[in-house]
Amino acid sequence: MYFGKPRKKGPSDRVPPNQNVTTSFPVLHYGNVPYYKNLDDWTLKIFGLVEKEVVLSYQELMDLPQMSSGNDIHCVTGWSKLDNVWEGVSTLELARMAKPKEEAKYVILHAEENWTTNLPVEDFLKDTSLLAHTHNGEPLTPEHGYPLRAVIPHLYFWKSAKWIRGIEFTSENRPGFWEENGYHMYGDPWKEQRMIWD
Ligand SMILES: Nc1nc2c(c(=O)[nH]1)N[C@H]1C(S)=C(S)[C@@H](COP(=O)(O)O)O[C@H]1N2
Ligand SMILES: [Mo]
Repeated sequence: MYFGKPRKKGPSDRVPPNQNVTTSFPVLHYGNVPYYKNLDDWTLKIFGLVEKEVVLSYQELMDLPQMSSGNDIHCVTGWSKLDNVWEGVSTLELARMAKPKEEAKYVILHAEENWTTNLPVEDFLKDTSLLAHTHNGEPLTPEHGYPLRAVIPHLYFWKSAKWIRGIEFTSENRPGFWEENGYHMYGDPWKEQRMIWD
């Protein structure tokens, strides 16, 4: 029986249903872009169900071991941007410092202006997840999350909080900003988990 030519592995295998590839880098968020004069007062706080609350200055964060991770961005609004390379600090590195407790099953990422997003702890602590300061070899621009953003490579990109300032470990799955507004609690682009009813 003839099933046609074997399909070459191409970009289409990397684009989830109902997404369109763009080579631009759209900017998407709710609220205002923070413009920092300096990072003297900037901290990243790791708190909630942890053995040890941790507050890091920007310098302390930069002194931690650095990693890089690649991803294809899939925004829930339908655009995808392939082949991104991110550099920053592994979420596992941060967890090693704060030691999440056994009861910590979820993570709430806190950004400037009280914007939040939620995800399971396993997804946050996947070895590909990081807090990034660099995208494709360039420092993040203010619009894309300077000085630091989460990158959760395998989920819709709204889980990748820009301007991150806090990581909270929780026992319950508390909806974040977009999740309160009907977006999915998990957000797997391959299952098209866009809205809560998907
Ligand atoms: N703090 C914050 N982070 C955010 C958002 C937001 O509204 N606020 N929007 C998310 C959404 S929906 C997307 S698609 C990406 C967009 O990132 P970009 O602007 O760098 O492309 O940021 C995510 N992170
Ligand atoms: Mo998005």
